[in-house]
Amino acid sequence: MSEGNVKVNVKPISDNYFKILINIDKKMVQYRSFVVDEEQFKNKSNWSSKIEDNRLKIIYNDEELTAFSDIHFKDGKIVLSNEIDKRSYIYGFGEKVLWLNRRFKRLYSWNIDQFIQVPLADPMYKSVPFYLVVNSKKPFGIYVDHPGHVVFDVDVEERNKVKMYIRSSHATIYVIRGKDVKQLVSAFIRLTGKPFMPPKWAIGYHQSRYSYETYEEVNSVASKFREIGIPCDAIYLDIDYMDGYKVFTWDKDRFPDPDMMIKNLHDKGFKIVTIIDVGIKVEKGYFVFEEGLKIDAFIKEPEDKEYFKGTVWPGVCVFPDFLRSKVREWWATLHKGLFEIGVDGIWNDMNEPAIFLMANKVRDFAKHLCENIESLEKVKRGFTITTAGLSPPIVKSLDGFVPIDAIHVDDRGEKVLHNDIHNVYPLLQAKASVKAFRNYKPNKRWFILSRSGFAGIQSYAAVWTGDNVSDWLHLKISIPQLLSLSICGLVFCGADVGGFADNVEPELLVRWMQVGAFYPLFRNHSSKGTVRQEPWAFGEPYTSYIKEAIKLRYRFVPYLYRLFYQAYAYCLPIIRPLFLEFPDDEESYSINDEMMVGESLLVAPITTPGSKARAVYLPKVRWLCLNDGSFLGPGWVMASAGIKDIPLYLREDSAIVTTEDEVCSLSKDVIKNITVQAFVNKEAKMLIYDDDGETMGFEKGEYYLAELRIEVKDGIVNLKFDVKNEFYKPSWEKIKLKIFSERSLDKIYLNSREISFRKVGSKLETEFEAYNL
Ligand code: MIG
Repeated sequence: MSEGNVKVNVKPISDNYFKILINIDKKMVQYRSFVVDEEQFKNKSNWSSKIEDNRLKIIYNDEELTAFSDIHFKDGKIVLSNEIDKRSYIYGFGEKVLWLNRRFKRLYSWNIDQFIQVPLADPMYKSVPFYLVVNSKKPFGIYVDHPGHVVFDVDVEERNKVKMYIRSSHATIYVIRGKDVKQLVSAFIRLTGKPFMPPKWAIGYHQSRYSYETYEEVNSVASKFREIGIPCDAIYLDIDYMDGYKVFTWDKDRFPDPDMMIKNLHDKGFKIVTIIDVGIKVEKGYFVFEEGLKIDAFIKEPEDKEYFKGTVWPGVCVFPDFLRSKVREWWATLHKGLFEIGVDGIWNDMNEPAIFLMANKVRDFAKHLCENIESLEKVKRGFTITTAGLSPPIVKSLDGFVPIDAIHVDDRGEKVLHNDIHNVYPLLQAKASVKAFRNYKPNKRWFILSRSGFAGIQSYAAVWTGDNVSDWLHLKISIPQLLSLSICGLVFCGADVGGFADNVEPELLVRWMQVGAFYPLFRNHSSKGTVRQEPWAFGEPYTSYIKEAIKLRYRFVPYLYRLFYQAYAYCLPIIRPLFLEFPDDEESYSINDEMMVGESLLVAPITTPGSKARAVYLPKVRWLCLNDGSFLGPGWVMASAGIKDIPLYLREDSAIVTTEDEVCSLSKDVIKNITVQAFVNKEAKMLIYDDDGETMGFEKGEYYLAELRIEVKDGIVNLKFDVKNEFYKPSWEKIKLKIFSERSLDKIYLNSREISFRKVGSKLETEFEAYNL
């Protein structure tokens, strides 16, 4: 059938979720979701729906939440329109190189290798077919649980409509509600999967480069960090550690003794992360290829006769069919060797999957190049054309994908077209990677970093935004890009700090480090053929500025770690757009250059060269400037933006926990003292979380959780320190407390006992033993 009516079924799932099933067949087929596990939700609900004027109205508690119209099938696509109030804000769709607002945009859901992303580059590496419609009253979200090709047209074709084109004969759509936008985001994250809890070292600073090419180079980078006292927790090995880019091998000349190298790194407090590509070289005798052949592990050509082949780094490759659990189990076993010698993290790259060229197109392409000289312009510096592979930019001018009619085989032995599962390929790979950790590091937390992804990948992997450019625009846009990933559930995210492609300049690197210090994933990475961008690359005074930024990150680790726990336990993002915390402050809906880190800290980074000052919007309440101790807001204020400045503000009636200890490695150094900074005019509550940082014990309750309540009334500060769970004993022994207030304060009680304090400027300072309350 190429055109006509569709069948629509509706089903309330729980208070938060309402499901719409669309199918072109007479019979309603229930498709298995790769992401949603409905079993966990109770079937309680106040939803209803009705058809009126040819529109499907979705109603919650007698109030119409939204409506769909014009649902039909045309040109192989399910088409439908979601009607949107013209005053509502629309956000979402995951990783776009755009400002937060999605109105008047057309957005794609189809993972590709978007090399050197530029604004308007779309689709991207990851797809999250989810959007939020936010106005002050009843925010709702729409999630199209379909891992194939989807186009969303917001307002362009028709005003006040999101038109969807789903290239499939069936689709599942969830309408999601929440009491406010924060709860809506949390409900979406819960629907698609709880974020995984990373090991503590993973929230430290990571150093990467394409590539640290030899054992000596890795060692000298590691030593340099320790020599100049810059904190760093992880070093990455990019593709050059492999033998001829063959996954799960080592280049024995450059890395003669990886065992020893990793032992030394561990001794110095570094973890090591190795890259894994999905393309497997077609080469007789190469064990990965041979083993894969034995279990028929690869994606096939449409006719089902041959394996699909494409050119990637090692030359002509085949690609594992992660759809089958047997293939995922096999993939997991391949990691054994890496884990045996101590590798700590896995970095899944090129898993869109990215393909330079389909092998059978090389000749056509050479011809195309000769005929179209402009294409040559697209060959960026640093890459050469070889017979093995062609430079990535060219991918854009050709279809560098697995063809949509390529064949996967599922666990029941049934054929599935690549078209129908393309976007979950990296998610299925991530499941295999988690399995590898489970097999060889049981009871240890995993760290997986994935380039491509889909809704739900947050349960398995952290993500980064792929190949950006060392340019101010990319620094600026990384903020809305990561905020959008965050509200779409991919909460453990980062952009290459310093920029991947092109040459960074010292001022840009300093500023990027200052912003990156507040990315959930703080990783510096850059391409071959560009200037070096390790923290010391430009010498003084830049090295010192950068050192300060990285140290600042480590000061915030106790707070960040608690946010990671909250992400896991309550499905909340780490970094948040301002409107998530201040939904009734309309001005906050358009702020793209600030972010909330958790609920208490507002960061307004500097992302323009030559800045001396910047305007900062402080929503709704009073704020404490953490840099100069002044009380400000609400409203627009000026912040000084000298090269060392990172404007940071603490929200009224809230607190954060930091450390002033010198920490160079979270896996090695022990935090002995923590500092709580509170800005209290009435009452602030804060949670303190800790655990062993590496095992799965937290799942069984082996963690420490305490609530500190600070109440200010009639000059008296009342502290209540309430330990909620102490099946883990944190390493810190002393808690320093700094209370800032606009009220005058003259007495402090801790759990009803009067304690002494010092007055420093406008703040009170006191200290107490963590275990002697
Ligand atoms: O075709 O492994 O985005 O981070 O350094 C490029 C080399 C392959 C792309 C990744 C980048 C990585 C690079 N990879």
